[in-house]
Amino acid sequence: MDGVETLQQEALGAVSAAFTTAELRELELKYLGKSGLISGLMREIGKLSAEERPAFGQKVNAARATVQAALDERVEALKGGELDARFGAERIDITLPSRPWRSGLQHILDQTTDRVKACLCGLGFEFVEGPELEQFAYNFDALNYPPDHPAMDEQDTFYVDAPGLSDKSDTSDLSDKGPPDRLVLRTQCTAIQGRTFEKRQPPLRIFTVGRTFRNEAVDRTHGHTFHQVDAFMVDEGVSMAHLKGTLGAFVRAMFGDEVKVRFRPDFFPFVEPGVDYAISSPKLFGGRWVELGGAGLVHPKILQNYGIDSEKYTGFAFGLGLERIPMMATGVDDLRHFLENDLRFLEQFR
Ligand code: FA5
Repeated sequence: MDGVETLQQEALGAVSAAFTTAELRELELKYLGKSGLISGLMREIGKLSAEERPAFGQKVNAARATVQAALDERVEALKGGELDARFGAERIDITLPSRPWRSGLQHILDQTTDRVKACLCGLGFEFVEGPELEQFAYNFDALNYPPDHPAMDEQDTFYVDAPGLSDKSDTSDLSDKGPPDRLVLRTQCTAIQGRTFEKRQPPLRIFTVGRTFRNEAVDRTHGHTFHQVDAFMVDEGVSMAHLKGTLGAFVRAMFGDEVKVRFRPDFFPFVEPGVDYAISSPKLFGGRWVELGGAGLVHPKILQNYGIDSEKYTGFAFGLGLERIPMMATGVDDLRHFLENDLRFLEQFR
């Protein structure tokens, strides 16, 4: 009889100490399940005398009922509490302001490159790319530079000492052409001309946009690293008129319909005649003429060097600094901003 009492007390204590319905389910099994501690007491009944049995049976049944009632009550109480706790924890405050959402943006030079490509591809030009680490021959010799031209000077050109890359002595077909070619960081994207003429015949309409490097004093309009657009067209009967028409369409696409182009004579070894060109628009720089780049007709000697009949074919070429486009269009007056990756500057071009 004492055993029943003790178990009942133990079970009631455990029930009131339980804090989850899961714990209560375990307690129900432990005390009231088929082979639970309280239900199991019934098996003891056989050991008792006939007189003792009824009282014992009643006592066990009463203990079961008491514990069951305590369990049920506690389950109800906890269920309510658990739900409240869950609702509390999962509550959504719909009045809370949302978190700020920061999106990236395409770099302004990338945006400009896309506009250049859209315009020139629209005019039938094909986009090609050349290496930034360029052979001296494509950067200078192929473009009709005389051996003593100042641009080749160490002052202007970054020469790159890369033995593994520039050593061509193992290439037998080049062995009789003098020393292995030197590598330079290309100073102009016009270097794509020789690479193209070597493989392809006119009619050609080609352009590139890419990084260029010059070993010169850096200031607001000159960087050691900048970008150029370079384009050329070779076909029968191509003249300065085609150059002016193409450049006109190009600058109108970049700066608006009111912009005008002006040519002035200039010298580049790879064109004859050569010009520099400037643009002006009532909306830009108070209508002043601002220089944009160089251009001209492809030098006949270059065409001849690549076996192109210069009596039949003529071509034009033009080049310009890519940074000049957003500089002129938006009034940014320092080229260095474009390569410094200062988000305060770049975010303006969203
Ligand atoms: C050339 O580089 C010629 N290859 C352009 C050309 C192409 C002429 C085809 C004829 C036919 P130039 O050195 O002037 O030319 O450079 C062209 C443009 O690149 C300049 O007008 C300027 O916009 C830009 N540029 C040149 N040097 C720098 C520099 N250090 N920093 C930023 N932009 C520069």
